[in-house]
Amino acid sequence: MRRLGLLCLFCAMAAGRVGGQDTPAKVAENGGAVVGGTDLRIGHYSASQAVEGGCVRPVEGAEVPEPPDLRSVDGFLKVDLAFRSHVTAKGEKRYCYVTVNGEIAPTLRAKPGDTVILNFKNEAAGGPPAQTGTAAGAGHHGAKSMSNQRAAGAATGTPEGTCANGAMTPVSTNLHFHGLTVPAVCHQDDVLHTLIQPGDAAFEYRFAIPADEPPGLYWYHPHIHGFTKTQVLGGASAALIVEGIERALPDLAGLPERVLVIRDQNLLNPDAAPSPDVNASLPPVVLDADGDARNTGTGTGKPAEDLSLNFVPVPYPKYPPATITVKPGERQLWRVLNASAITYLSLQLLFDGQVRSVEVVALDGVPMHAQGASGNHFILLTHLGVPPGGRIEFVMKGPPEGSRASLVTRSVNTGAVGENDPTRPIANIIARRDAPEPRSALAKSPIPLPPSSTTWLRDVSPAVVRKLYFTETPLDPHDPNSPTTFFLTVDGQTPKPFDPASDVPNIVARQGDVEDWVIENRTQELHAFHIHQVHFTLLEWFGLAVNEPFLRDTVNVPYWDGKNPVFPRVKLRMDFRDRNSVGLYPYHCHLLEHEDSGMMGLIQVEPRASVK
Ligand SMILES: [Cu+2]
Repeated sequence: MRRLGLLCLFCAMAAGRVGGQDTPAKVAENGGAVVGGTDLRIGHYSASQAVEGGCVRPVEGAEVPEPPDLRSVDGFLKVDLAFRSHVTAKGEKRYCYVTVNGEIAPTLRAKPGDTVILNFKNEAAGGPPAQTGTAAGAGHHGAKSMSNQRAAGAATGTPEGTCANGAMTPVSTNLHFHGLTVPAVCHQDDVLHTLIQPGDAAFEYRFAIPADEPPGLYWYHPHIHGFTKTQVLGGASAALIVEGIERALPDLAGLPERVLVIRDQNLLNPDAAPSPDVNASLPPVVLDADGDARNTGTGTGKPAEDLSLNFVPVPYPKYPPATITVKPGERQLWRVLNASAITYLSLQLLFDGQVRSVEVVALDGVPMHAQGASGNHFILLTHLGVPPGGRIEFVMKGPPEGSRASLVTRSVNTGAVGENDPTRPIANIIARRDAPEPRSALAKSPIPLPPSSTTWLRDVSPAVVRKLYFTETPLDPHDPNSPTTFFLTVDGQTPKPFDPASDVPNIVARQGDVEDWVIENRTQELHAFHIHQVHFTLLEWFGLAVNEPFLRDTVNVPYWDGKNPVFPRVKLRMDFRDRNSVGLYPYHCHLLEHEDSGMMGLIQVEPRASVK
């Protein structure tokens, strides 16, 4: 924990201690390739599969398919997207985003300044009768009044309508565009009032990617309080790319790019014993109040959830790796999203069993800062800590032909009452000279972005310093496995779980300011702090200064050991300078069962002129 100096990318893994839509021709060109007798269905799930099977998934060990791409054309990205669900024969609950062509979890690709128009339809199965046009305000989580959302819609000139339609249920949904600096208002990135029910007419999301949005990897997922974990764990997530990272980092020009979405999902084999050939000594399985396997403290044992890579499952207990085929020695930009509901990642590349470093170029959608790391445009790292919700982009050089290479996640120490995230493989990386190229490549001759006129966040003095802290309270204080309420409290206020029926902000800030926030963890498990709409930079980790040339929107906050008189904490510099940071929006733990159980608060950022 105390080995941190210049850069705290290591912090994010919290001491893992073991060691415009493609044209049909383009799709066909990349839709499959035969390599070594194996039919590599690189590209798309077929429409017929999707219609028949709902949220169809590849099989274990499969070549990792590239998500379908939907690209903006002439400044517009117009998409008809459906949210679907079904239950498999084995009782597995799945959710997914599907295009009209039956493509699942498409990557939305737009340039800064483009307008995104999503006609979004909730086609989830098993929902209650549609309540179009009502504002029931019912349900145990409550709902916001229709008048609230009308005010929000009217304020932006977007269509008035259905932002607070009915009660929050497992099949009501909405979209959050994680990381984007778009306004938190109805029809854009509001998650506090927007409820779309099965049977409702298509809901229009319409927003502009800001002209100065950093180019990189973002994502979209549902944000229904109380049910976000269920939907994300079921597969409702996908990437969103703001194009042009090679304009910010010209060294990347021409590189092939690969979008890798790591999701978690309920264990496919929950009753299986840990595989002895994977885990030499087997710790006992202890379940927490949610039924998840508790951290064993050994780096081994039954995980809380399975992982998948672009939906190729890598299930416990044998973890059959997915397959990624690359050309020997080829440099590729890997754009990795941890879309897990509750699983922390600590990624590593192994070549012939040896750890390889990669060139990290962006975190959480933002390219490395121009003045970072003595003028270099990347940082070499061997451990890639990625919290749930976090993204990391790095250049990977393909292994030599004939060598054995793999992508693994090392164990993450989530604390005494955290979930078990053991060491496990994710994918084998096969180097073949006849490997197909990834479908996308960065521009070969990009026009470099002009230097930013915005002062680097670290160089701005904070207007305010605040402290927030995580706590959790088991119903029975003597039984840590009893149902638990989760809190994220502003120091000085009374701890309360998030109340979705209230619009009263916990924090009022002023647009144009930057603020320093100390986030303290008074619990014995890891949490992942996330705020909507804005980015921050990590200033301190456990009281030690950190100087990383990155911005983030999600960061791990290390767990308390139950004894230390000082609670673990991080210090963040929050950036409220962008005018799109105005509005009412949440900050929360991105471990979604914590968020769903109350670990969330609201910030109101006032327009600068309105604050006296
Ligand atoms: Cu948490």
